Amino acid sequence: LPFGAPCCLIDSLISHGHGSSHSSSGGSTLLGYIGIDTIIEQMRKKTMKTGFDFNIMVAGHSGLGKSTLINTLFKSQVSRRSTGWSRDEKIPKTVEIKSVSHVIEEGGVKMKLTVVDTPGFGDQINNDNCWEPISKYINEQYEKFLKEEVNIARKKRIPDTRVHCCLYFISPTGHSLRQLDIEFMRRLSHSVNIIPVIAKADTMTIEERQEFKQRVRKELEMSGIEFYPQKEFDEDMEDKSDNDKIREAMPFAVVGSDKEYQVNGKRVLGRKTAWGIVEVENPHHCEFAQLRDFLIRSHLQDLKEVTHNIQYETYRAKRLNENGGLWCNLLMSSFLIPPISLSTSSPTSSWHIHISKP
Ligand SMILES: Nc1nc2c(ncn2[C@@H]2O[C@H](COP(=O)(O)OP(=O)(O)OP(=O)(O)O)[C@@H](O)[C@H]2O)c(=O)[nH]1
Ligand SMILES: [Mg+2]
Repeated sequence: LPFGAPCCLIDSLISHGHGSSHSSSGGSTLLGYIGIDTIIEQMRKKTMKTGFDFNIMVAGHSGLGKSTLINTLFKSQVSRRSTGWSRDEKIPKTVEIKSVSHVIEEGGVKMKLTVVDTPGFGDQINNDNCWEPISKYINEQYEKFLKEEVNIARKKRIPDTRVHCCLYFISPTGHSLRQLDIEFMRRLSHSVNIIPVIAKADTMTIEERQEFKQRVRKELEMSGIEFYPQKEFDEDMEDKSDNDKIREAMPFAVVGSDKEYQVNGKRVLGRKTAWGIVEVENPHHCEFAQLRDFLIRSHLQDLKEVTHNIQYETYRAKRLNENGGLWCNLLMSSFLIPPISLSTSSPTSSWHIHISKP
């Protein structure tokens, strides 16, 4: 499917479609070519016109290269533009949640890529609840979307600031995950798609990296943390086998840099050391390219769907059920509309809210 195209659209068009009443199999052969397949072209045109949003967040301990990786993402082949930090300026320590956006256009399709940078934790003496501001930010975006959705004069296209995935940076210690890492991922994995990554992969040997990846996977499994792509959301056997391969390769071990060097006559993003240049986008050096392709080329639409259908839906149901649907009633009374009975799903109401009685 093209980016942003809801698959339910195809379903509804096919099952309630105009034209042919021959819905039994073989109908199209009786009638000749109907043109159902043109839906793809129609969707492509729409998506090209509207574009789509894609929002990534980075989180983890301080100094692991989160802000650097954001620069790498924007400067890598996703977009060859600079993000505003000047060339040799040192990336400052992140002290507040901040988002950077870029509209990237390719083949006529516009993507508004937003990366949300968060301050690293671990510096404070007391790190209890350090995930709270991040969790709050994620929920605020759901709340914003929900308010727009239930608005009477709702926008035809609600701006989507919801976080589609959170790259969680793991320190390349070679030992175990820290308690804080486990706590963070456990708490947030039910509200956002967590993608763990091993930071500063250039500090590990190939064997150390493989061993560490295996250990992290085992620890995550033992702690009952489901990272993206979650097994329970595999749609069919093909999906399962593709995602199994990805899950076995995770967490991707990445290297970040926004500095360019000349290698074999080509300018590449890299880190210059006394013993050579680590090329960020070279798959033999690290897994940044794999991570980027996974995010953008293969799983972007699925990340958006899981965010909308699972993560946001959970938030929405919880929110609308809070205080016996009080929130909903309040909202309606603010528009001077008599609140609908909570026990009915009144077909006369134009509200797209389904509330089950708590
Ligand atoms: N070796 C190595 N160093 C890196 C890498 N990425 C970033 N660094 C360096 O690590 C230091 C911290 O980088 P930042 O990007 O500011 O780290 P951060 O995670 O954003 O830190 P906070 O904002 O404090 O949370 C800088 O000196 C970077 O140059 C990497 O992949 N490998
Ligand atoms: Mg930072």
